[in-house]
Amino acid sequence: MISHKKFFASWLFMLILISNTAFALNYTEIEKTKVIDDIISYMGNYHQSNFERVTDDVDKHWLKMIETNIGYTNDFKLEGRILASHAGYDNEFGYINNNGDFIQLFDAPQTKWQIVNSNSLEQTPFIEFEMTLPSDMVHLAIRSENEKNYPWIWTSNPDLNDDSLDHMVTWINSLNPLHYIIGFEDLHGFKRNSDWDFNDLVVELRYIYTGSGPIPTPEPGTLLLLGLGLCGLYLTRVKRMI
Ligand SMILES: [Ca+2]
Ligand SMILES: [Ca+2]
Repeated sequence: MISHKKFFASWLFMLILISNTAFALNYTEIEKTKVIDDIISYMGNYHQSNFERVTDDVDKHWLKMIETNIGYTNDFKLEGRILASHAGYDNEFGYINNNGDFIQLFDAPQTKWQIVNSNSLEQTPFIEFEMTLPSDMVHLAIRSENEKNYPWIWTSNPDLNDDSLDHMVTWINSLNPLHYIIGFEDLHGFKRNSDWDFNDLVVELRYIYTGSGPIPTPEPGTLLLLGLGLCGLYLTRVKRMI
C-alpha cells in the first residue's frame, strides 16, 4: 500500500509537470543567429534600452500582442521600416486581413543588406500606414516571390502556413510597449529546407498615439535634451539653495 508521503510526492510531481506543460513559454528557435543578434543588440544600444523576445503565443495574433501590452485601443497610427533584408526572394511586408487577404504595406527587393550605423538608421524614413486597429490587424505576414506565380505567404500563425511552422519572431522595446523588431523567415520548412535565421526581412514597427495615451519613448536625441534640461533644473535649484 502506498504511503501518504509517497502519494503526496507523486501528486506534487504530477502537478508540477502539468503546470509546466500548461504554462510553457514557447520561443521559436533561431538558427544562425549572428545577423539578427547584431541587429537586436545595435537597436538596443541606439535606443538606450533592451529589445526582449516575445513568446510565440503572444506574437501569433497581433491583436493579442497589442491587448497584452497596452490594452484595447484603436487610437493610434502605425509606421514601420525595413532594418535588414538578407533574402534571395522578393519579399513584401504586410498583414492578413479579416477576409484572409494579404495586404501589402511595403516591399524589400531581393538583396543582402542591413542598417549598420546610426547615420543609415536616421536617414531611413518610417513609412506610415493607414490602418484601423484592432479590426484590420489580424496577422503580420510576408509574401515571398521567387518562382513565378507561386508566392508563399508566411505568417506568425503556423495554422496559416504551408509547412505548419511559425515564420515570425518578435522583440519588444522594454521601455516602449509600442515599439517592435520583427524577423521573418522566407524559406519553406520542408520544400525549401529553411535555414531558420529569421533575417530574410527584418522590420521595425511602432505605433504612435494620436489621442490621449502613454507618451512613446523619446528618441535618443530627445533624451539627451531632456537630460540637459533636468541637469539645468537641478543646477538652478542648487543655486537657489546656496
Ligand atoms: Ca512567432
Ligand atoms: Ca532564412
